[in-house]
Formats: sequence, structure tokens, C-alpha cells
Amino acid sequence: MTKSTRFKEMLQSPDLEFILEAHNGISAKIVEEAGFKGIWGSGLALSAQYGVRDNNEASWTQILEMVEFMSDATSIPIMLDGDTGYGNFNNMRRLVRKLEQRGVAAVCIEDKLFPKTNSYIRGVAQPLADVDEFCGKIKAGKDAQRDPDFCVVARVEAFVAGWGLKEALKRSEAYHDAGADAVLIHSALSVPDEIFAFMREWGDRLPVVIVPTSYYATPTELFREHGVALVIWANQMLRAAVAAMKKTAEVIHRDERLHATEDSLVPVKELFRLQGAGELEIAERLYLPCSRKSVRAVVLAASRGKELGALTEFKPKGMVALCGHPILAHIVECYNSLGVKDVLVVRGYHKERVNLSNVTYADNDDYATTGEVASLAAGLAALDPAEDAEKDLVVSYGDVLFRKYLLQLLLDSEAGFTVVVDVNWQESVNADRFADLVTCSEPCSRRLFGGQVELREMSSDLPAERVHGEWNSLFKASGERISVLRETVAELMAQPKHRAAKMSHLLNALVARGETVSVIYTTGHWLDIDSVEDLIRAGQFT
Ligand code: SPV
Ligand code: MG
Repeated sequence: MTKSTRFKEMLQSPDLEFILEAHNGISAKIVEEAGFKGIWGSGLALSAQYGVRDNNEASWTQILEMVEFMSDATSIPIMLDGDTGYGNFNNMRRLVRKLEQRGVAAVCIEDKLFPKTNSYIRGVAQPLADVDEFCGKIKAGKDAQRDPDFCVVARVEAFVAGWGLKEALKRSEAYHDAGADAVLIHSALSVPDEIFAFMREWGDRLPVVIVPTSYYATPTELFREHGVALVIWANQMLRAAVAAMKKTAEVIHRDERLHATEDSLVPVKELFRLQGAGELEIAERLYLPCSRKSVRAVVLAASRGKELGALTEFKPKGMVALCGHPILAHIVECYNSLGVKDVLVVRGYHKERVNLSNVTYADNDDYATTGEVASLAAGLAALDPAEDAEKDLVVSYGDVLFRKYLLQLLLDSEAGFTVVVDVNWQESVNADRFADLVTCSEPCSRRLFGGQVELREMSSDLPAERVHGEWNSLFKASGERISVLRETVAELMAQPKHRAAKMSHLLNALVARGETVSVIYTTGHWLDIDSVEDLIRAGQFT
């Protein structure tokens, strides 16, 4: 059912119905969430929220613009307080068309003169519109509507202007004949006498709408008994907001701090909810082609790094300073700079000395007798498996520095498992240096342009003729493959002989179980800090 059909049904239903004022998107949404079946786009509240008077100081398009936000934010019908129709019959026609285009269900126009003044400001001094002219405006509005259920409500200001019941009835009858869908009988008295006098004479000729702002103390049951169709609570949302804003502003100004107000405010999260932030998150996942999955990183930094001698006597290698900051901090910075904020560091040796901010920790307390896979297992255990499918996982070491672009290449990979392999392995591999050498499905060559290369084997003692490069420690598992990674790690860890397994064992195990481990060939730009000379070199690297 369209909004206009629902509004028409509210007007015509035998039950007394209620709509509440709103003045912008968020207040409209709150009105809907409270359970109201409709919204009053109050001229008073809309002008007041702009900080101007209810005298048509805001242009009709400015009103229309705000009503569009209200309409977009809600699914219940809105009746706009269209004042006098913002001009003559011609302006009224255009108004109706524009309201229909914006999903507004109804408009109420009042029989005063443009520019109007609010009925509570010197009401009796206000001139009323000529009846025939106003009837022409109603007819023009009804003829302009394309949606048969759009409603035009004619507001009778005879009581407000001091003309009494006879004039009110005469005008109501004329507006009825002109095609109005309902009449709004307004009264500025503090008692409902004028309204009830009208209702007794009017009967059920056309639905009657009322605005009990000034006669607010009247029991609602009496409106029901007198056959009123629709009650407009016309300005309570804005008045509530103003009361709360005044109090909040005064207290914050007085205290120069926020503690006294915080409890009386909605949390910022509630604003996000009302704005529909959750829907956008879902939509981004659906529609953003380049929205990479969010990524978690695990940095293995449990071992001491005793090659660095005294430097690692009281702290692990990752905490040794490089240009004033721990090696680990440089690594975390590299992750962060590419948007990877979720970094988990696996600690072991002197774990109390690993105190970086912005990272989470897992511990491998058996670091002295276990290896990298045990550390990875500790890291995986600390990662919420519920997030596995939606987040890729990057693993690297706490003592290996790499240029940002290498991480970027890895993040861009769409493969299930990916390793970054340096083809310049001969440059730095010598007798004393441990290196994870790899054999791949194909060596790096120009012919490879666009082709996929897979890891076949990783070992520190491959014969030179089978070496296609050296793994630089960067490894990624896509979200879909993390369960396989978890299984493979668990299988290795279940066997005592693999207690000290290195990452190369894990990669070989993945290959052995038929998983494709994709290879990205690169050349240099990373540094495994294994000696004091490496550390000195790293100073130039950062
Ligand atoms: C409004 O809410 O703007 C109205 C009702 O027109 S009243 O303020 O009572 O005139
Ligand atoms: Mg008004």
C-alpha cells in the first residue's frame, strides 16, 4: 500500500488516528519508530529548525527539501503543513506535483493570506482568504495530483481569526464542495469548546482533523466521542529537542567538561543506527568492487634472536631499536599504512618487554622449545574464528622488514594462499645465513606475464639448480582458506616431532595436501635482521 493510500485510510477510518510533528529526517524516523502511523510536517517546526519565523521566511523549496529528507528516512505517510500553498492556485498545483514526486502523502493548506503568520501570534488580527479564491486553490491542487489517493486537507481558520462557528461551517462546506479530502478545524483556545461546537453541527460530512496544542489538557477520549478523525500533535518533537538542547548547552558551557551531560544523551552509536550505518556496511560488501576484505595480520615475534647478542639479553629482537623505534613498531607501521589495523603480535621471550600500542597480543610461552608454527597456532587461537571467512590473514615475522609495496602486492592477491618470493636470492644467501629457498612451478621469466606460479617446495637446503627464489616471510591466507590453515597447523602441532616446526613445514604441508600456494615473484626490498650488520643495514632501510 502506498503512503498516500495509508494516509487516506487513516482519514477515513472510523477510529481516531494520531500523527506527530517532525522537522527533519532524524526526528521523522524517531516518530516512526515510536509507533506513529503518520507524520505532521509542521510549518512552525520546520521554520524554527531553520532558525527563522513561521512567516514563510523559509522558501517553499527549502521546506520541500527538508520534507524530502523526512520522506526518505521513513516509511509512514507525511502530511505537509503547506501554509497557504505558498501563493495562488498555480503555486498550489506545482506544490502538489512536487510533493507527490517526493513521496509525501498529503498537504494541508490554510485559508489565510501569503505570507502567513502562525495562528498563535495575534490570530484574531489575521485576515482570512476569500472563500472562492481558496476553493479554486483546493480544486487546482486536486486536479494537479496524479496519485488518486494524495490528500488535500483544507484548514479553516475562522475560529482563530474570531469569526465564529457560522463562518467556520460555511467555509468548511465550501471547501468540502471544492474537493477537500478533510477539513482541519483550528482553535487557539485553551478549551475545546469551539471544536466540539463545530463537531456537533458538522457530523460526518467530511473527516475532521484537529490540532490540540492550546487545549492540550482535553482528554483524548472526548475527541473520540465527538467523532474527530485525526489528531495532530503539532510541535512536541521540536519543543522536546529545544528543551534538551538548552539544558545541555548550558551545562556544558558552565562546566567546561562533558561528564554531567553524558548520561542524559544518546550514545553516538544510536545516531549511527538511526542513520542506517549498518545498511551501508552490508551494501559496501555487495557493491564496492574494489573493497578488499578487511585483513588481520599475525606477526611472529616470540623468539629471542640471540645472534644479536647483548642487544637481546633482556628483550626480544623485535623490540631492539631501529632509528629510535622497535623493529616491530616499524613493521606494525607498515601494516597500518596500508589500512591493516588489526595486528596481532605473538610474544614469547621477555614478553613483558613487548609493549606496543595499537596491537593485540598472543603468547607462545614455550618459545624456547617450539618454533614458528607453534607461535602461529597461538596467534590463530587468539583470532575469532567467526571472523575467518570475512577477513584475509597475513603472516610475517617480527624481525623481517619489507617495503610497503611488497605487502600491497600480497594484499592484492586473490589466491587462497600466497607467498612473496625474491628472485634475487643469490645476492644475500651465503654459508652462514639461513634462507627459505623455494622451488616453484616455473622460474621467474618474462614469459610469466600474467601467468600463475605455484609453490612446489620450500627448504633451506635445496640444490641450487632447483632454487627459483627465496621466500621473504610474507604469507597470506584468504578468508575462505583460513579453516584449512587452522586444520593444517593443528595437524602439525598434534605430532610431537613437529613441535618446533618452521613456517616452511607448514607451507610444504599445505602443498602436500593439494592446496595451491600462489607465488608472487619480486626482487629485493626486504631485510631479515639476523645479525648486527643487518641491523646497521636496516637503519638505512627504514
Ligand atoms: C504548525 O504546526 O505549523 C501548524 C499548527 O500550523 S499551529 O502552529 O497550531 O498553527
Ligand atoms: Mg503551520
